[in-house]
Amino acid sequence: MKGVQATLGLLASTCLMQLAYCDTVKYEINLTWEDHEVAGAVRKTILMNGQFPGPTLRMKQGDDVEVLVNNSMPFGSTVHWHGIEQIGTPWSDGVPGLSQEAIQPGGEFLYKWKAVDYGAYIYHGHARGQVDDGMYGAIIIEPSESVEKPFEIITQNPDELDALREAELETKPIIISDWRPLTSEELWQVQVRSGIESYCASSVLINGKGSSMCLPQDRLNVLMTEEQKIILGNQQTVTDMGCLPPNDGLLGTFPRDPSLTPPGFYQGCSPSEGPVETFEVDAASQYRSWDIISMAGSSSLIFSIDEHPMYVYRIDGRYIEPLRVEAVNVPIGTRYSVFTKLDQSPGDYTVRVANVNANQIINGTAILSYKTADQSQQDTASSQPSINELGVGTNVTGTTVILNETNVIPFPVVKPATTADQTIILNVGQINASYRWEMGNASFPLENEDATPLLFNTSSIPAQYTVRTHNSTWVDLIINVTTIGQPAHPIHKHSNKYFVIGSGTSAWNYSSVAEAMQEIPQNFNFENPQIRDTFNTPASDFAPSWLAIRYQVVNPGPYLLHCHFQMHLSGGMALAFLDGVDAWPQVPEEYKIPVMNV
Ligand SMILES: *[C@@H]1O[C@H](CO)[C@@H](O)[C@H](O)[C@H]1NC(C)=O
Ligand SMILES: *[C@@H]1O[C@H](CO)[C@@H](O)[C@H](O)[C@H]1NC(C)=O
Ligand SMILES: *[C@@H]1O[C@H](CO)[C@@H](O)[C@H](O)[C@H]1NC(C)=O
Ligand SMILES: *[C@@H]1O[C@H](CO)[C@@H](O)[C@H](O)[C@H]1NC(C)=O
Ligand SMILES: *[C@@H]1O[C@H](CO)[C@@H](O)[C@H](O)[C@H]1NC(C)=O
Ligand SMILES: *[C@@H]1O[C@H](CO)[C@@H](O)[C@H](O)[C@H]1NC(C)=O
Ligand SMILES: *[C@@H]1O[C@H](CO)[C@@H](O)[C@H](O)[C@H]1NC(C)=O
Ligand SMILES: *[C@@H]1O[C@H](CO)[C@@H](O)[C@H](O)[C@H]1NC(C)=O
Ligand SMILES: *[C@@H]1O[C@H](CO)[C@@H](O)[C@H](O)[C@H]1NC(C)=O
Ligand SMILES: *[C@@H]1O[C@H](CO)[C@@H](O)[C@H](O)[C@H]1NC(C)=O
Ligand SMILES: *[C@@H]1O[C@H](CO)[C@@H](O)[C@H](O)[C@H]1NC(C)=O
Ligand SMILES: [Cu+2]
Repeated sequence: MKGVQATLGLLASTCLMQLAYCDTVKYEINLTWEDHEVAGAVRKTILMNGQFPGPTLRMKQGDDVEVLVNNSMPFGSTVHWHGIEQIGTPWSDGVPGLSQEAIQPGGEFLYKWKAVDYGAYIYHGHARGQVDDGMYGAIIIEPSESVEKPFEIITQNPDELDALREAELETKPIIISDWRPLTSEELWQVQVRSGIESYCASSVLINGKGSSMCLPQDRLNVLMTEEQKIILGNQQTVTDMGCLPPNDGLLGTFPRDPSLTPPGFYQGCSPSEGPVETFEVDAASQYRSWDIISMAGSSSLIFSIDEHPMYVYRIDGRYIEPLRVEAVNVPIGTRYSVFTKLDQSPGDYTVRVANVNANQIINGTAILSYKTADQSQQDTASSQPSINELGVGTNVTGTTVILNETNVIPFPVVKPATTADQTIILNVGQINASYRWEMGNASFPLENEDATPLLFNTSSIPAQYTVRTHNSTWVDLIINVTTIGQPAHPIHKHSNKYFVIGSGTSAWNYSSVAEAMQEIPQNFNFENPQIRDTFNTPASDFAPSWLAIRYQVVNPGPYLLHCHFQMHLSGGMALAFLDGVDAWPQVPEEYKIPVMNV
């Protein structure tokens, strides 16, 4: 136990001996920039305590958390605690230009926050494109005993209920992501030079493990979807990386020069074989719980385990009425916690992760393996897939059940206010280049990261990049996807969860939700709306689309709203919310600039 904690960077403290009663949990994360082999190829990678992905941080609901981040990298950085509300601690949200200055090379920053809610979260880099260099890890917060659990919807059997409770306590993260041969800064430079957005990956990773496959061209041609054929006008095929070649449907009509992109950007596949993640399970425990977390850069991933349906029981760190499904779409930044019943014949089963968007045909696999002494057990070759490498249901006996977000009901249901005090309509779309995006009336430039943090000067960045709200008020955000051909954008709000009150796949031509309710009430849900911190806009494949979210301002401070596709965020699809700007707290002495970097 002690050895494990040392490798996790858990600091020695008096409460270590009695972790169960401990109310301040301390971790240390040491960031380094090193040559590291991922998916069978070496490139510069961000390691956290020598690991990629970073160590899992575990704590109990109600704990005070302190994480000392030591930046041993040759560039500035910050760590954001994705989904953690930061109630009363806006200085620990980890966004350069909003809550802090970047931690300089050789510098340290002590993040302090309270684990108010339970569930699965993520920590990740928030300076420039560092997420795409591997800077992420899981946070798992054990619910306090007083929180009511929805497990009786799965089973009434007392023995199985015990097994579910036990499985939840031992839940393990499955971080699904993607990987590229170029570093995030190299990608940015290629975008600026060529005008072509970085929309491809070389590998899909499962807990950092995977391979670069380079499927034969004839196999890729067979896999091409109708949508891809329509986008390409039946004239061309996907590249050897499975990517759509640059085209107007994907990139818009902005100037671009494909000759200025290097191999591995969207074509020029280089095969390499890396390790395969294996999840060993013990059938005696009856159930296993996993927190499926997406930290992809350009892929929209779906997850499934052959012959093992899942009960989705928590999303974004909140219980829901459990739903039995065979596959689940995991938008970037979301967390789906699932139970898997270990009732199949002992053997190896394939875990499948695939990109579902038209940009690229790419997938990855892992293995679920029953711990057994039986040598005659089946291997993965005979396990029956629920999804194929496109993420499409291929279940021969019927249609694969993919989690349908419309069916998700929070547990317990919480109702938002019936009216909003403020409505903010945010148009999103490309502007001036395929890799530049606007949100609202402006495109949030990377240079804003270098501004004096808004926490210390609310006008340090120009007003067009900010929105002001008042404490205690209810705010409606309409994400207005104005042009056709945009993918589903995973919209993440820092600090608070929000209610997903409506969406549609037609033009938003209203001034408020109340007005829209007059005409399209069927597009709204005020009865049992989802409570999320990250949610997809509907894709605008054939028509414009919109997403309506409502939240109450309860935690004054500067918090970012942004798309979680890294290239959309770096390209400006972000907006700084000066939430409850009338009631910001005093910044403690230790966080005042410039003394915070030791
Ligand atoms: C952090 O990384 C630096 C540079 O590699 C190393 O000298 C130091 O020992 C590391 N600290 C920890 C706690 O791992
Ligand atoms: C932080 O990293 C530096 C090297 O950049 C190292 O000298 C120092 O010991 C590290 N501190 C801790 C607490 O690991
Ligand atoms: C993608 O899926 C196919 C079909 O299931 C499989 O053969 C292949 O190994 C997968 N690719 C990777 C990189 O795991
Ligand atoms: C296939 O689909 C049917 C009907 O939805 C379902 O009952 C069955 O469990 C599925 N089988 C697998 C292996 O996913
Ligand atoms: C999801 O469920 C809703 C409501 O039951 C239904 O209208 C919709 O067609 C479903 N979506 C899919 C993709 O099956
Ligand atoms: C965008 O500009 C319009 C017109 O000036 C203004 O009413 C609106 O508040 C602006 N939106 C944002 C998010 O700043
Ligand atoms: C887009 O280009 C126009 C014309 O060059 C320029 O005025 C505007 O500032 C640019 N907008 C952004 C967000 O770069
Ligand atoms: C805040 O930033 C703005 C823009 O840089 C600057 O004009 C102003 O003087 C700053 N205010 C203070 C109090 O430093
Ligand atoms: C902000 O509003 C919330 C919700 O009404 C309230 O709990 C909190 O005390 C307020 N904060 C301040 C500083 O007024
Ligand atoms: C929302 O987008 C539609 C295009 O889909 C556009 O017609 C409409 O003006 C936009 N709404 C606002 C308030 O800007
Ligand atoms: C908005 O669009 C819908 C259908 O596109 C139309 O029925 C409605 O009249 C429009 N509303 C306004 C206010 O223009
Ligand atoms: Cu986006």
